Amino acid sequence: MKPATPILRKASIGAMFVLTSLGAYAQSGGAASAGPAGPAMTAAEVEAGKKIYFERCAGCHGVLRKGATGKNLEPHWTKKAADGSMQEGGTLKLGTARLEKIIALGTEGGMVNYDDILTKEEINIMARYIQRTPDVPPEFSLKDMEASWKLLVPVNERPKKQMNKINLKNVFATTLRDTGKLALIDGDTKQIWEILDTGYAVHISRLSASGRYVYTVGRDGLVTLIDMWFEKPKTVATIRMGSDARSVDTSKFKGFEDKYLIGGSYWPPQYSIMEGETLKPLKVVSTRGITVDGEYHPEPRVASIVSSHIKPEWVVNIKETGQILLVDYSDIKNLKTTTIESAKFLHDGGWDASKRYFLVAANASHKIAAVDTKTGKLAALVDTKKIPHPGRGANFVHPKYGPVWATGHLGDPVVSLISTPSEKKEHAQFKKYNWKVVEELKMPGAGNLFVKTHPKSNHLWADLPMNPERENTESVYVFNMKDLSKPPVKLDVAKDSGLPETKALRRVTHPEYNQAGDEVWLSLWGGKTDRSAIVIYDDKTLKLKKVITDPNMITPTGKFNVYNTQFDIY
Ligand code: DHE
Repeated sequence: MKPATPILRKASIGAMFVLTSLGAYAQSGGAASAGPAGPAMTAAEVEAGKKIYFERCAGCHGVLRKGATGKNLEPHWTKKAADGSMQEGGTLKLGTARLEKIIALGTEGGMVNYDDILTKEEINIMARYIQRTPDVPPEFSLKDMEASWKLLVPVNERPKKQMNKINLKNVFATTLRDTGKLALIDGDTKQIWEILDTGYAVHISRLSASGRYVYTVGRDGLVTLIDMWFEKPKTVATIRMGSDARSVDTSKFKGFEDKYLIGGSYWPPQYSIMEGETLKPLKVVSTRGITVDGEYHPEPRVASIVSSHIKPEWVVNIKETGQILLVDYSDIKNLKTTTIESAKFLHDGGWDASKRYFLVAANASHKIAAVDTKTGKLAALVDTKKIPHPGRGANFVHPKYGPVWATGHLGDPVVSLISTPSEKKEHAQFKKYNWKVVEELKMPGAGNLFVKTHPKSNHLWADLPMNPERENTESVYVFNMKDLSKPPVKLDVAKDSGLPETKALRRVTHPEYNQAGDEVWLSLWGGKTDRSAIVIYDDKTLKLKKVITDPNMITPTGKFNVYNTQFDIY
């Protein structure tokens, strides 16, 4: 067996990446259906396997183990053949010994190594556990949502005006991943304003159309609504929309501002519509159905969601089916949905500069799908290098090819630039390039997660948190968009932070601009017991400006500047 893949070699990185929740279910015992036994396991071992699987494996392989970013792990090929051989009817069967090696060392295909995360005993438990029929967590209904809903401060008891002097537009909602908390950091003073409890392994934050409320979603499906008009930010409502989730957005079209909130769940595979200002649950819609290949899929998870700028619609990307839904929220009792075929394994994405096209990565298909939100049709399906992972991507005008949208890749050492249409007269000459990958900027390795720029900047920032080399993982790379022939400038963020070196790699991730577009904030994401930091650079000079560190700044990852997130500026 070869050593594991060069891109996702370090288990400490991989485990962070695949750490998912289903926490409540895994801890509560759930609806165990051990099914046809694989190798013998005690009840305690089954429980341990279930918990580890949900916490570390389900994000990539799926609860039902049908496979997505990670491979299919159903017993038909994990379980050894009845006669003990590795082959049955021409199909490769894995069995305990082989699975133990894969889990410990990872694979060339992108599976991370767990030998420095799990004990030998845990690896053995996992190797046996995944030969059993997958455990199926319970469904989650509108009634369950209602039971979990907590309206902590009704709308009429909230402030009528902003009660603090903070420049809310420049606040950064910062994920403190492993503590399940969110730090609101004042972007002007660079002081931590407040740290609030949110969901388990909290994932993303999005802003209300008004810029007053922050919506945060945890991997445990908990949505938290935070009001920034109080003297100190306050959680005014929470609700659970399932046992595993990644995305939320509000209704942003004129006349519907913040009337509704939509949340997408991984488990159960469904999306939920709530009242925007109270989180009162209104509707649950299942996403189970048929893939673009015409096959039924029982677990099509909801990946990225974004609110359209030109219609009362949300763009809802369904991972396993490859179907992009345009959900019309103008009449949620008589919900109209347009279903657009694209490619399987939809994940994250962002707007083009005109905000008419939404570009989303079909990551394990190595494609970017572009939806035209004006016509409600697929505009393009663009082949790219391996595993595109744009975050929200980055828009700029290329000196030779005109308007482009950029995405990095987990699987290849490039940043791809895709030409996007523009109705501006001066861009007519670039039409011939539209929806083509016009350039691939060279990176020092694979393992990028996020790229970022700002309309006022000449720089394009790209991180490499999933690269195995310390010098890449702990740095960020900055391209000069006026002269892309130059290699990117490398900034050693870990060194610049002044924090002591740690044995484990610290990942530098998620560049985010301030409101003015003249500073870039980066997370230096250390282990749970390491000192982490937010490291801020001047965008023009690329000089270090400030390091924000605090004992409570534990595992910072995503940062969402209020203004840039509210108006989709990237
Ligand atoms: Fe994310 C966005 C799913 C692991 C940080 N992540 C998203 C989105 C999805 C998603 C569907 C798009 C949301 C949207 O726009 O509505 N992420 C997943 C996973 O399934 C995966 C691979 C594994 C898992 O079990 O969760 C995963 N993600 C991670 C991490 O390990 C990261 C690096 C650190 C962390 O905080 O967990 C991480 N994901 C992020 C961030 C965004 C994100 C910071 C938002 C990017 C943006 O700028 O909008």
